[in-house]
Amino acid sequence: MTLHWTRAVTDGAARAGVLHTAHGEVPTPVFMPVGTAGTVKAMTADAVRSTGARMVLGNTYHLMLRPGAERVARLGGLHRLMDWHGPILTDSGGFQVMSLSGLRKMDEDGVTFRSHVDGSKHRLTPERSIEIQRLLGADVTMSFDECTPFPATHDQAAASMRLSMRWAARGREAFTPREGHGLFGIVQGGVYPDLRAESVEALTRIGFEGYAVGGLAVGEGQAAMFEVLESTCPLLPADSARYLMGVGTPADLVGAVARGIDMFDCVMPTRSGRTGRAYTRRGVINIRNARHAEDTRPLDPDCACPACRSHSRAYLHHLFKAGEMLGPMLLTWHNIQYYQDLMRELREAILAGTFTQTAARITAAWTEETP
Ligand code: PRF
Ligand code: ZN
Repeated sequence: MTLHWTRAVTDGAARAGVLHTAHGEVPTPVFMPVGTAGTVKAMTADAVRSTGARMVLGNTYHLMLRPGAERVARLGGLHRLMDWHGPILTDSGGFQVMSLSGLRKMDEDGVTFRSHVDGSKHRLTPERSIEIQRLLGADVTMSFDECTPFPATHDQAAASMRLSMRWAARGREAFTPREGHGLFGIVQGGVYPDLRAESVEALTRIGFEGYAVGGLAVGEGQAAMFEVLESTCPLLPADSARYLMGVGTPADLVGAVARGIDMFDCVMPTRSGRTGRAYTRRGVINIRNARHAEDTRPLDPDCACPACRSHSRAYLHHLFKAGEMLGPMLLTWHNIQYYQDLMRELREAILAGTFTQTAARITAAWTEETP
């Protein structure tokens, strides 16, 4: 059977289920740490696994440029190369071409762009993106799309979305079904409910193993993002996984799960960790702040990660002030641990039928006092 998702329980619009993949089962809702260039930055694969993470994300764009998709395949695939033996979802490249590459030219067939690494010229089409993701060994392959910029007029968002739908159909043709592997379609349409509905209609007509909501968290704000989810999620098939791409803060995750999303990825916990921001059960801490210089308490007393189990805020503060690499490593580990703990708590609450109360309690604790 190809990759699929089974629903266990719903609690309001929130869902608990299991994603069945070639590299194992993943309970949802799930947060996938971002392993852009074949590494979850600053963590070993064992450390990532120890946080409870069961699935990670890789990027077509970065890996095609360096070390190259064919080379990854010759080296045994991305799982072997990065020693991650759980499922991997790969993003298709379109979004990263737009946000990272230099000069780029888009046409009906695909995108030509210059590498942000060495300026060399490359081309991505829906077919080549699917081929690269196969060479990497992705469990979940993403359709090649255009992430519509924000703001966009209705006409601009419509043209962009319809191009992504034509690319989605070409990707479906190019994708060879394999046991435990699957292809996800990506809903676009900006902040316009009619376009989002048209996009869902186009994708479900083609048929995918799962559905992503793309084009969000690009500047529209949380309220507009939640509105799009409220109009879009009810239109998606009830028995397929739903993935909100590139989201988000802990508050975004709680709100999106409440509206029917099952899967997430975001650089926030890893990137923030490297710059000294820590997410805790009481809210966000900037460990570089002078108030932590002699604070002997852990970052978060309820966290079991090495940063919290073995070290004081004073030590973490010192590491950052001294520019020691252990600082970013420990804060990344903590943030990934926090995101995994948060998702587990949400999942267990859905299964227990107490999602609303649990979500309210978690959210209230972020603002009750200075963390
Ligand atoms: N499309 C793809 N990847 C993405 C996005 C998208 O719209 C987003 C939007 N937040 C993040 N990553 N392919
Ligand atoms: Zn911790």
